Amino acid sequence: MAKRRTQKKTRSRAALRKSPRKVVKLASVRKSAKRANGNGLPRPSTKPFGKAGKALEGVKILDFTHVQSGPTCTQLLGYMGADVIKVERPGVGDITRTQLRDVKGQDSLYFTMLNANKRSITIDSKNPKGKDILERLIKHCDVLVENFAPGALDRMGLTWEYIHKTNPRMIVASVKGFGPGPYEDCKVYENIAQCAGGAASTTGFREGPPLVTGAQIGDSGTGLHLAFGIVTALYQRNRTGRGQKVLAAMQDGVLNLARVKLRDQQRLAHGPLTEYSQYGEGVPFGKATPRAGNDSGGGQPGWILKCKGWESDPDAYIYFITQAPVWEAICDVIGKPEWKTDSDYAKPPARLPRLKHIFATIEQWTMTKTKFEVMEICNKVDIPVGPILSMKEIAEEASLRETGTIVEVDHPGRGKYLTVGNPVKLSDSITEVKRSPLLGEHTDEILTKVLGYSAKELADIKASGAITAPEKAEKAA
Ligand code: CAO
Repeated sequence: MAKRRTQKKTRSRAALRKSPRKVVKLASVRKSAKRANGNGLPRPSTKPFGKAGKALEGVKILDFTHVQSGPTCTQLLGYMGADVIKVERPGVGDITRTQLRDVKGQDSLYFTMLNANKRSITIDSKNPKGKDILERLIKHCDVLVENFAPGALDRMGLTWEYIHKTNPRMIVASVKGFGPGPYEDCKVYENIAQCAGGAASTTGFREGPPLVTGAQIGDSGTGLHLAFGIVTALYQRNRTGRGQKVLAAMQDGVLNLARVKLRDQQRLAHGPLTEYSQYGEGVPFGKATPRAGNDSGGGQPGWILKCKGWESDPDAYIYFITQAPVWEAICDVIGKPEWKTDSDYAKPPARLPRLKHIFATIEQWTMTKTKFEVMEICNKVDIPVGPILSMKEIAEEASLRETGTIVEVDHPGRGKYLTVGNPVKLSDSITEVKRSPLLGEHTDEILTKVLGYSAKELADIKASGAITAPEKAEKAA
């Protein structure tokens, strides 16, 4: 076998020497062989999984984000291995550093939990020297991410035209409250997005006002959408060689997460929404998707039920789904075997008008068990249930620590704190969570080691006020 291979090699070399036409042919044969082997991709790494670098290694992010939506996006990119350089206003920084402070004089949890795996540089983007530094950063980085109020980036002189001319490969990614339209100039915070995206009008109880949810679907949800847009734009850039604008509007992000309610809006034209408990209670539907309390969003009726200890523990509840395929198991578990054959209960359509009574009956059983006992009993027979977990229980949950979903981080100022690690796990890109940076902690390092400023230039920059707080700049001058 080895001999045959050597012969082939010799023949190929001879062919190369003889005819240039054959050279072209051989090159194209090799090329197509490479394509056939792996679509032009490098050979599969032989390193063990998790040891071949990080997914976004080499991607450089110019992070102009603040508050929550933008920082969640760039933190995720940092978790995936991108080099995130966070630009902050000298002496001030991201406003969340000082918001909802729990430890006097230290960066708040609001900031530290949203800005892991980043380096911080302070730059006054309106100072002429600051602008020079930003130009170098634009040339150096792959993606600029921002979530300023509409027009703020342009007012800094960082228009798309300028950025694209300075670095045609740069991707410019923005979170805004609204996309183009009547509200495009509005400033937007989390709850405004929840309201404008259709989440609030469909959350809460029918007889109560609209409700916002505790999950930050407007801020963190949109940050996640933006991260997806950035990664796909990076992928497209591999083909086109050029950057593009990526926009994630918070209203759009919330609507994307609330799409089942737009589904129900359209179903209303064809009759009542039979899986809503409102139907079983005989309450007529209006013109818009109503609030459905704790009804299940899917086709299987569900509700939140009290468990043992509910009188003193506000979280002693379980979500219980009466999934049709396991109805008989439910009847056995709750001690109602006669419901298996009773025509009022045996089939899903017959149960719909009786859901309130059915859940009240199941609750009589769940109230005799703790939520974890209900989990144990029901999961054994495939009944879908979920405990209402408090944040205390989640913080103490060992399995979440083991998977890196909850991580303990040490901070030089505030000591140890918990944060949420990478919720998306890649088997070949292991996330290491690094504490958030102090304000301007990496300014000198980035200016000299990344952007190549000399010691003399660094001294000039410091005296100019471009990277220092105004009062310090005055003293320096
Ligand atoms: N150097 C100098 N100036 C800087 C700077 C720097 N490094 N960083 C920011 N600034 C300036 C901006 O240029 C802007 O100045 P002008 O308005 O004079 O041009 C100013 O700081 C404030 O920016 P802003 O308007 O974005 O901030 P705000 O606190 O008034 O508004 C927010 C906050 C969140 C409502 C607004 O940024 C917004 O609507 N963003 C888009 C939607 C969004 O992300 N909302 C989520 C918020 S919670 O995650």
